Amino acid sequence: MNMNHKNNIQSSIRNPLITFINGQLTGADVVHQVKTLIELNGIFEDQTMFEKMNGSQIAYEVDVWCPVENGTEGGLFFGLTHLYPGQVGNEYFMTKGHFHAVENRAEYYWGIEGEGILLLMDKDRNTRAERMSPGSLHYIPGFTAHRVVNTRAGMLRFGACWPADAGYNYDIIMNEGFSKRIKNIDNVPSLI
Ligand code: PAN
Ligand code: ZN
Repeated sequence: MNMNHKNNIQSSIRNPLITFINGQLTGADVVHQVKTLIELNGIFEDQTMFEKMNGSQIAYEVDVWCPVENGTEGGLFFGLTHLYPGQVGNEYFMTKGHFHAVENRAEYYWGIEGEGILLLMDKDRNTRAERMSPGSLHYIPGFTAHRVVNTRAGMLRFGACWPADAGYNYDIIMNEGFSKRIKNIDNVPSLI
């Protein structure tokens, strides 16, 4: 094989745009979002305790890769959430939680590092919980609000993949919450 031919073959094979190694998502198109505690104002039960805490501390960070434009039917987004350990009173740090704006859109979550609990609530406000740990895979059906709670002392990292036209509806959860909470009762995460 002459050198030109060989170079052509090699140059037609692209390197990946994004890599997902050791719990980190890296690449030019990855958008990094930081959520501080103050942005979660209202989701914890113990508001008195919440107001005593440092609102500028980070509650979670999200790396998102959107290979297609937001709203593209048939497209997929990929995300990695890093949820910090902590408590507000006896309630653990957690994500805001949301329904999708296009309500029937489903999603996958999977555990990468640390341990926690995925809360799932349907439109009738029935809430159920699934343990999350490295390798756990969670199918979140459409019409189902989802929130993750970090129940341990270390970071909780989880992956997510969802339709590019799903969008977010945070209002329902901000106004009405989930029908159940995960609390630390005598050092045991309990669904209450
Ligand atoms: C995830 C979440 C991420 C942060 O990518 O957006 O874990 O949680 P909140 O959006 O509830 O603050 C996802 O579910 N996308 O649809
Ligand atoms: Zn979602």
